[in-house]
Amino acid sequence: MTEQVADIALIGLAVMGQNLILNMNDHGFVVCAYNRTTEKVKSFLENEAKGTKIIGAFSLKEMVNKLKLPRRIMLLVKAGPAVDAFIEQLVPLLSTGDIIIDGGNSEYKDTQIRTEKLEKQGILFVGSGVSGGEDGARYGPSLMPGGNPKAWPHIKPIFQAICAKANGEPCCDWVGETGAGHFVKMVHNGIEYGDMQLICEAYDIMRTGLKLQQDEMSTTFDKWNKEELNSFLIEITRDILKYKDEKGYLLERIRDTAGQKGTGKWTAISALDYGVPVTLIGESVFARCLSALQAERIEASSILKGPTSGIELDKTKFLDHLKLALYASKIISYAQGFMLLREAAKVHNWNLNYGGIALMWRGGCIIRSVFLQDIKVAFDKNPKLNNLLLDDFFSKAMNKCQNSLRVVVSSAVMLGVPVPALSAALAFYDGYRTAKLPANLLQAQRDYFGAHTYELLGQEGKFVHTNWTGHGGNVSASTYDA
Ligand code: NBP
Repeated sequence: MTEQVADIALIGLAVMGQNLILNMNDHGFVVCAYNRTTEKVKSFLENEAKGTKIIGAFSLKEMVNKLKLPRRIMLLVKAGPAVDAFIEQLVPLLSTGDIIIDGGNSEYKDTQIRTEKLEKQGILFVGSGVSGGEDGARYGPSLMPGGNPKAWPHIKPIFQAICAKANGEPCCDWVGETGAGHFVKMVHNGIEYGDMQLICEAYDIMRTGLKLQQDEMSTTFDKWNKEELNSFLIEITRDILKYKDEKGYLLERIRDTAGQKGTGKWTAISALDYGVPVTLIGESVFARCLSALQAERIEASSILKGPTSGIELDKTKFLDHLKLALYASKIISYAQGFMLLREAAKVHNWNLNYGGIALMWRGGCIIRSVFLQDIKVAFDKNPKLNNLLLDDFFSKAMNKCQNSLRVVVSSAVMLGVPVPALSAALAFYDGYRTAKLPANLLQAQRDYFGAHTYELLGQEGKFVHTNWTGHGGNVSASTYDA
C-alpha cells in the first residue's frame, strides 16, 4: 500500500501547472505532479522541482493512491475534451467525497454540466478561474472557485494560502454554485478586453490627436498610475511606451492587428444571451476584429476621407480630460460587467458575493487596480446594490468626470480618431441616465408594420394594437420577431 502523503495532486505540467505546484510547495503543501506525457513528470522532478517536497506519479492510479482523503485533484490542462478525458479516467479510481478541480479556462456551461453530473457520482467538482498568467501562478494568482459548495472547506486552506493578497486579504473566496467560478473568470477576461481597449484609445488620441512623443506619453501614464487609474495595465503601458531596443522605440514597429479567441468573445455572447448591455466589452471585441482587417484598412486609408477641418487642443487641459474620461469609462465598463454577473446569478440561482469578487480581482490578475477596492467598498456597503453607477462614491465620480468624457469623445470624432469603447461608454451613460428613451417610437413602428402591440404609459401590462393606416386589420401578432 502506497503511503497517502500528498495534500493535493496537480495534473498538467505546462506553464500554469508547474508554477502553481511550486507555489503550493512554497506554502508547505505536499503536491503530487502528473502529466499525460509522463516524461514531463520525470523532467519536472529532476529539474524545477529538485530539492522540494514535490512528488510525482507515472499513472493516475499511482497518483490517486498517494493522496490524503478526501482526495484533492486539480487539472491545469487545455480546456475542452482533455478535461473530460481526465474526469472519465479519474472517476473509477476515486471515492465518494473526493474532489476534482478544473483550473483551466473552461466554458462555464461545461463546468455546470460537469458539476451536476459528478455530484450524482459522489464526486465534488470545482471549476476555478485562475488569473495572473505564469507569474501569478508562481507567486499568487487571483483564484475564483465555484461548483459544488461542499468542496470549499476542503480546498479553502490551500487556495487562500497560495493566492495573491491585497491589503493582507486573500484574492480568493468561494464564488458560487455550478459554473459561477468560470463565469466570473469569463467576465474578468471581458473586462480585461475593455480596459486594454480604453487604454489603446487614449494612446491613439495622444499619438494622433495631440502628437505626443512616446516619452511624453510614458510620463503621462506614469503620472496617471499614481492617481485614481493606478493599475497593472496602466503601469505596463508606461513601460511599453518607453521601451527601446537598438532600433529605437519598439512599439511603433509592432503590427497593429489583434486576434480575439476566447473569453472576451464569450462575455459579449453571454451579454447578448442574457440581454444585458455590456456594450463596452462588445465594442472592444469588435475593435480587435476591425484591427485584423489590416489589408482592407490600408486600402481604405487612401480612398475614404476623414474630417475636413482639424481642431486645436490645449495639451495640458486635454490630458486632464483624457484621464477623467478614461476613469469614467472604466467605471461604466465595470458597472456593465457587474450587471452581467447579477443577471446570470438571477438566472442560475447563484448567490454571488459581489464585494468578494471585486477583492478577488484586486490582486494577482491582469485587471488588478486600486479602483477595485472602491468597488468592494460599494458592494460591502450595500450587497444588494443594483448598479455601481448608483453608489454614492461612483455617482459622484461620474458626475465629476462625465463632461471630460464628452470633451474627449467629441474631440476624437472631430479628429477622426476611432474611439469605440470611449464612445460606447458615453452612449451607455447617457442612455442609463435618460428617463424617457425613444423606444416609444420603436414600439409604434413594430405595431405599425407587424401588429406587435404596445403598452400605453400608465397602463403597463395591457397590450393594445392600433390600425395605423386605416386599411390594416385589427388582429395583433402573437409572435415576437422584430
Ligand atoms: P496548455 O493550455 O498549453 O495545456 C497543456 C497541458 O494540457 C499539458 O499538460 C498537456 O499534456 C495537456 N493536454 C493537452 Br494540450 N491535450 C490533452 C489531452 N487531449 N488529454 C490530456 N491532456 C492534454 O497549458 P497552460 O498554458 O499551462 O494552461 C493550462 C490551463 O490554464 C488552460 O486551460 C489555460 O487556458 C488556462 N490558463 C492559462 C493561462 C496562461 O497564462 N497560460 C492563464 C490562465 C489560465 P501533454 O504534456 O501530454 O501534451
